[in-house]
Amino acid sequence: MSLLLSNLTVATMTDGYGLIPDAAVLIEGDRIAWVGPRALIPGPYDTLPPVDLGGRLVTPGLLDCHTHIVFGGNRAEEFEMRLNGASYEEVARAGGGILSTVRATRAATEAELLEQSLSRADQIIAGGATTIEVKSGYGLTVADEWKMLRVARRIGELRPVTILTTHLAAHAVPPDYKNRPGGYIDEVAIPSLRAAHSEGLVDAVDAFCEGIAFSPEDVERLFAVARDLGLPVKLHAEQLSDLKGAILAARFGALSAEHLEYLGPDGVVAMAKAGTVAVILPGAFYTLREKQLPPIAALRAEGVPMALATDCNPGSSPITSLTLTMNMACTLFRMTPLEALQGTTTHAARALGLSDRGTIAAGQRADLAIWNAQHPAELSYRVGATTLHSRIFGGQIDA
Ligand code: DI6
Ligand code: FE
Repeated sequence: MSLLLSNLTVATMTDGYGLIPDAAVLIEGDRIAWVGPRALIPGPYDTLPPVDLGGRLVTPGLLDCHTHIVFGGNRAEEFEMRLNGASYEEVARAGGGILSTVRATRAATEAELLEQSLSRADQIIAGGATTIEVKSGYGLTVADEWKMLRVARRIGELRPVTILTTHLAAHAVPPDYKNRPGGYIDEVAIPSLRAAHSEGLVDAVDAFCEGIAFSPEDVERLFAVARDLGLPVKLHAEQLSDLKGAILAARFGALSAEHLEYLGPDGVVAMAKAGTVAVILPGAFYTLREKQLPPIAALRAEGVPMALATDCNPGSSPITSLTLTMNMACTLFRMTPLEALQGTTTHAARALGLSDRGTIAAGQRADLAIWNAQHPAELSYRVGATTLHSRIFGGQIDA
């Protein structure tokens, strides 16, 4: 099957935006066969009837490289309680916080969890995503983490999107391990990882390295198991304090370290040396009304690639829009619109260890986003607008 797209502006993302005005893109099967100026369409293909895109902008399909979209229930009531003046303790006593999501996720059947999670996946897809990473971490038992990862895999079977799964049993300390997070790592998180991996449910391993979650020593034991299993690692690091998680992640050759508001200069250098991507999550910064900015200028100066993601989760980032995330990165963090688009394309692909997507070039997967826009800066500029026209996933135009 050959498909010729014509009358478009393409941002190939191969060198900066890599803009080609009045371009054409040729697709063979699920791959891009050729991209260039319309006047130069190669020989046998110039007689194919083209799909006219009306001068629209085409970018690589977006990648959301950090999400927690599989969870039960939501935390809107807790949001309202807080805004009515309830303290953190009052919210927790009323059953709020991350553990309320754990209870709701455990209580949901696999079918219920799938239904709730699919609606969030659909929203991210409707914003131009063709690849979504999905983390576990609201089950916190072997069986419930397994259920979450199965649901994540099902999303990829039911929708035109690539799903990558990340095992995040080391997300929170459940009540029965309250004063011994290390025991939870050894008795639940590591056995859960081994079990889920043996079922083919794990593409990468993550942990929350923080005072309220797991220490660098706990994370290191988990990462050592991941290394033995041949799985890539990544880390929620320096979100609330500087525990030197990014340095630990870099030492394990991590794909990425994520959040990073409290990342110090030593962490930036370690990440640059290891080639670890910085995943920047403005949705959580915004929702938590964080004041500490991630060290964007230092990351930029050291040449650390910066990816952007929604971090979609019920507590700290109930957001499903990648273009709103890009807008927040520009407005809150002073990233440029080019950096924002690299953050959801080339650098997000790298954060996921994928080299077959994130740019538009011959041989890459034919995952494309077609926008009601002319210039890529428009994607970051509008606040919460839905500018997607349509997507192409693996060479198939969305119905
Ligand atoms: N950092 C976060 O901001 C979320 N998880 C994490 O590791 C919070 C998740 C939640 O509150 O449900
Ligand atoms: Fe997260």
